[in-house]
Amino acid sequence: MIRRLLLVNGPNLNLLGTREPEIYGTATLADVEELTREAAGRFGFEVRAVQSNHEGVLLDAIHDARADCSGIVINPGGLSHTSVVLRDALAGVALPVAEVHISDIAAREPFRQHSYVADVAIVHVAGEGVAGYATAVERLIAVITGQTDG
Ligand code: CA2
Repeated sequence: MIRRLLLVNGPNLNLLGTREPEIYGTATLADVEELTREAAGRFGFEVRAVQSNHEGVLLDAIHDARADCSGIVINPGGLSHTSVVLRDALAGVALPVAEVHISDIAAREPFRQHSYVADVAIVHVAGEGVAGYATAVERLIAVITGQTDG
């Protein structure tokens, strides 16, 4: 079994910790990547992390994950609510996907309440702050290792 996850953070998540702390907290993207690596490491998994503000870069990283990852943890950012293309990439690679949102998108503006990614993800975590990335890792690895079906 490949013991590596791809961590994808979408547009604007490089700004974590710089603005809107009341919604997204004070942790930075580097903190998020570190806590995700720690969570995965507890199960003997490593993490390859990518963040981009360019949709095509995210698609390429997702496609490349077919070669050497066993699952994808993704916070698509605002692309969650707009991108059929991102959804198709995730469906196309046929790896188990965990969708994470720092905020509780179901309790925010109506335009945030629909995610195109939701139905191609097997794990969904929202509203736990950045700790939700660790939750997503734990639940995704349980799926990968056959301890749960999601
Ligand atoms: O709650 C989440 O994790 C979101 O995916 C974050 C996205 C938002 O568009 C989604 O609806 C929910 C936005 C990320 C932007 O993050 C910033 C952080 C600090 C300052 C500015 C933007």
